[in-house]
Amino acid sequence: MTIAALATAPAAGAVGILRLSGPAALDVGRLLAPGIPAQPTPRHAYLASFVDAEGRSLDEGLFLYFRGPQSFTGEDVVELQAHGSPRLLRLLLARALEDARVRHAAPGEFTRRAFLNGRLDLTRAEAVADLVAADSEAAVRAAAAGLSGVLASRVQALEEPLRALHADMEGVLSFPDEAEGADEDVDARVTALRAQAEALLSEAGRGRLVRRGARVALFGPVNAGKSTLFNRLVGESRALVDDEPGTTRDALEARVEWDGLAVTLFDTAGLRETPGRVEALGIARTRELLVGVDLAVLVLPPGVTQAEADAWTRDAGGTHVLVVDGKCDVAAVSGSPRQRVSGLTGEGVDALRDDMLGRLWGGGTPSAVALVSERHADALRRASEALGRAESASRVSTLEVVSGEVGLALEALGEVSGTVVSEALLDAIFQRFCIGK
Ligand SMILES: Nc1nc2c(ncn2[C@@H]2O[C@H](COP(=O)(O)OP(=O)(O)OP(=O)(O)O)[C@@H](O)[C@H]2O)c(=O)[nH]1
Ligand SMILES: [Mg+2]
Repeated sequence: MTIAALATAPAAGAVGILRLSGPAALDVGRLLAPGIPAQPTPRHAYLASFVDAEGRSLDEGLFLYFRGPQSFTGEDVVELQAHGSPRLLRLLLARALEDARVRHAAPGEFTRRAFLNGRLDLTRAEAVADLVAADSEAAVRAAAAGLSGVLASRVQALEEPLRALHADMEGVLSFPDEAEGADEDVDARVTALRAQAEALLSEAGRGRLVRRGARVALFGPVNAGKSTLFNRLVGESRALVDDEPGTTRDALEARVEWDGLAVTLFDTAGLRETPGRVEALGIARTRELLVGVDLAVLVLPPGVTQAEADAWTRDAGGTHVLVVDGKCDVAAVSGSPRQRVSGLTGEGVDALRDDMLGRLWGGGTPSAVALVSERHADALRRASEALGRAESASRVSTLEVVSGEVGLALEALGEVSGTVVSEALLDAIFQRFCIGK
């Protein structure tokens, strides 16, 4: 069946694209653009007139033909590039859909066909959706890395030796005489592959940061200078600042981009023992918020002891805490090992930002990640767990058990690359796409 959809957003724009893919793509495309030759040159841009059912011209634009399998989907593809009028494009689409050989494409169906026709592996197909959804430079770069097959090749580098190991073990189990010795170094091979799986899995956290952006909250005792520091980090005067303790009540948020990484920064109500009623509500919100962020920055007023700092740290409820001494321009607190910062003068603010990025990211630049989605992370986790069990089994159990676990690991990895996928999984994946992609 040939599918059709608008590939551009349903809003007025310079250009709007109608895309057709399937055996009737060229025929139907030529119905809409009658001047095009019966056998157009593939990948050539023709200037065409797009017409209605009576043959009256509706618009003029470009006609492109990609002959399968040298196309995005691997099928015959036609793209009509018209002027970006949503009304006009709907007319053209409706005309294409009048043809009995054509139906409207489901979300992600073009990419799904590309995958099913072997034009893209699953990680690359998913990178297409990631790229469309990317809203920071790091997310764009990571999706681009996924698109160029960075994750695919790393998964393959794990899958191939794993498959060889599995084959060796199955060989020994089925033909003990011929395959003798093929299982000699099974434990070492399992151990090495498990480490490799875990290294890949450790990037899942980074992938999440890139995709969703990082969440960082400033917190600490009242009047420590949190809002002043917040304003300084955001680069504008967003939060109210006053010398009255308990100024901030509602949590404020601002989105910044640091080294290409999207960061949502929160300013929170200062903590203290005996607040008023409204302030107490704000403090409860601060505690709630702290549990859900990737990093909490504890801003302390001058002269706080280590024991007091530790007590405040516990308020973060287990979230990773970076402790800084604020207002460092006033008090020359000597002996404190903590990082010093002043929101008022800006002293130490750049260093603090670098430190935050370092804690969030753990070294390296945010663009160097093979974007790992939750789905990939889940499959990698199962592969890594199966390899963990294989590792212990290789010491205490039979080869059969080890081989069984390695088989499970292979299955889990196959879900990442798409060598083992169910229809249901494909449905779930392509649901994320927009129509026309
Ligand atoms: N000297 C100096 N004063 C500061 C600095 N940061 C803040 N202040 C002053 O300290 C007072 C409190 O600052 P805020 O930024 O409102 O402090 P806060 O931690 O947000 O306070 P709450 O919202 O009440 O918890 C204000 O009078 C600021 O001008 C700093 O780095 N140096
Ligand atoms: Mg404040």
